[in-house]
Amino acid sequence: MTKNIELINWVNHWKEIFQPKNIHWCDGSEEENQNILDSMVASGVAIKLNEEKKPNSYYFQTDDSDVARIESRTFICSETPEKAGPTNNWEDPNKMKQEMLKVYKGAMKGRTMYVMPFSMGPLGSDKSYIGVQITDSPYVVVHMRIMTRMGTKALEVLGENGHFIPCIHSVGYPLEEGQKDVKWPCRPIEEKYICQFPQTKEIWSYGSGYGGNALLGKKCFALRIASVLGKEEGWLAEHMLILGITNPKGEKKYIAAAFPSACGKTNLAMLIPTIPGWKVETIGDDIAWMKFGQDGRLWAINPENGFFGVVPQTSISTNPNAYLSIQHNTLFTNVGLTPDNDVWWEGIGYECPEGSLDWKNRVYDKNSSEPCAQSNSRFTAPIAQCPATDPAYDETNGVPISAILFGGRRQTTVPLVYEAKNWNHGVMIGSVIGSEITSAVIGLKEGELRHDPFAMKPFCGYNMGDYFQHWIDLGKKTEQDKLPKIFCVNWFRKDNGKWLWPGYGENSRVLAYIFDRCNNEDIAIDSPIGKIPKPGAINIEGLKVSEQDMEKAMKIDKKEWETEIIRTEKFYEIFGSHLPKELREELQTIKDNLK
Ligand code: GTP
Ligand code: SPV
Ligand code: MN
Repeated sequence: MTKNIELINWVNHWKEIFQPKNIHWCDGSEEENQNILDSMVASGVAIKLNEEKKPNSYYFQTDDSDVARIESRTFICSETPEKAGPTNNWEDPNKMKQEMLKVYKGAMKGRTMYVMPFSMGPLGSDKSYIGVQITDSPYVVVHMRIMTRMGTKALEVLGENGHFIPCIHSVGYPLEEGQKDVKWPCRPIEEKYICQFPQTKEIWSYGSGYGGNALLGKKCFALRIASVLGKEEGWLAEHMLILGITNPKGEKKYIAAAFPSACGKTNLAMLIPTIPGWKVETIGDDIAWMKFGQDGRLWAINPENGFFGVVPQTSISTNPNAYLSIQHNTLFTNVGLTPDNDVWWEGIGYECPEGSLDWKNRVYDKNSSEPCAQSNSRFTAPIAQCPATDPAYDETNGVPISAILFGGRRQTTVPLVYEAKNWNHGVMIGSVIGSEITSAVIGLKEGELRHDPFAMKPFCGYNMGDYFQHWIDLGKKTEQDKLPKIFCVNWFRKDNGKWLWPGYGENSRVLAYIFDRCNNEDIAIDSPIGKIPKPGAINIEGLKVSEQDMEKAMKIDKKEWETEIIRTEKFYEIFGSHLPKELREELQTIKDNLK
């Protein structure tokens, strides 16, 4: 137990409001975890998977309304709408708290209130922060134990006087005396709330038990609240994977990459190079916290301790390291279940066994137009069990970043790879990233193109225009040659409905080019939009892509870019006086170059 008065008072305060049946302080131990899993199996909330096929692994199905993040119910409750900016839903903090206290009152009746201390980032690192989450969801507890460093150790780091980020969560389904529980307690979409209070650095979540809505260390804390901390303290909290890449000579560099949700971070972070002699290792697959080191370089840690990854299309051929990471000690949500209690999903690499159940617990019909696994079904597995994990993931100092990549899902316009001419140009590229919407979010039209600056549209805890300014300002804090080089990549360009670039492991060819550019090799030439590879600079030996397709993948089409510029100018308008003048200038340069 803790002697931290702030924490004790806070827990007592919320106990009064939530009125739970009892309180459980999580120690994070194996035994505690097993007890919670066993009780979920006993109550039918979890299914223990076949011990021979998936040792120590469990299966969950959610409610239909609770399958992904819900941006329409996500609020940034700053003092003023201007502070939240044009890309966020704003609500008045006091009004929102009043509204939520009404639904929070008695919300945990008949349930256990769990108190989970956790560290975002390696325990005791000066780059890490402690949070404490209160929840009434045992599902959330077993997930937070994988995704964060949760339990007694985090409490020890917090100590008697340490401060923590308070995270409040309830599924909003109290149980009256004698009332039977349901398999997945939650509220209908319009009654869910995912609220961030940037001024007081608090998180209040209600009505959802899934993913980023409920595992509050992840998007709510490590991105929305941490982005505000980063702005105040001079660092960056980003929706980025971190990977280490070693060339055939044994030289190693680290790369961070921001792609929107379900656009390939997990896959790139775990990639197995198809070109001989190269090696990729994983530091993180979703979030990076980056601060300047004493050497003037940008150093990154992964604040998380596990993967919460998209399941469909994960196979031994598309992503062997992810596939191998999820063969044991793994939690699966909303995939299919086979008759022998194994899991199945689209793109797993083999036929669905007869008699399997789909994620809605119906016998799966192969001819149905609905998939067996929900498109945002996820696995949750410890980072340490990925075969490609770089031991440096637990390094308190993090790793120095040589290159930053921005990307998205773009069927047209954006070439396979191009490079910013300098930092500000790179910030401009990050600020205009567009992507076709994926199933990682509920209520938006899948496939529709939207701007997702820095892949942070749903995750920036303050005015996005000020966030752009923060990036520009950080570029002045060190010598230019110490800053990471910035690139834009696009694995998703199509021609007649088919991918032009094979992606996955073949992306190593682009990474190798980027690596060599970080050594300032003379392999790039200027183009109107930035530096592009000289002919032959990307190794295509053994690649099954025709020369014409390669050309199409790299093409910079003047007409498409003119349309892109018009879209961008329109997008920039929404930021008004918050848009840094540097970005307008950079955009003007591209516009002039295209003439
Ligand atoms: P979040 O966890 O939502 O932040 O997603 P993520 O960015 O980690 O995406 P992930 O790696 O899970 O990929 C999402 C989808 O994109 C999966 O269905 C992948 O199979 C697909 N994908 C990933 N990389 C590639 C690629 O290089 N080419 C193509 N065509 N598809 C890819
Ligand atoms: C994302 O949507 O970017 C995710 C999944 O990584 S969630 O944790 O649900 O936000
Ligand atoms: Mn993500």
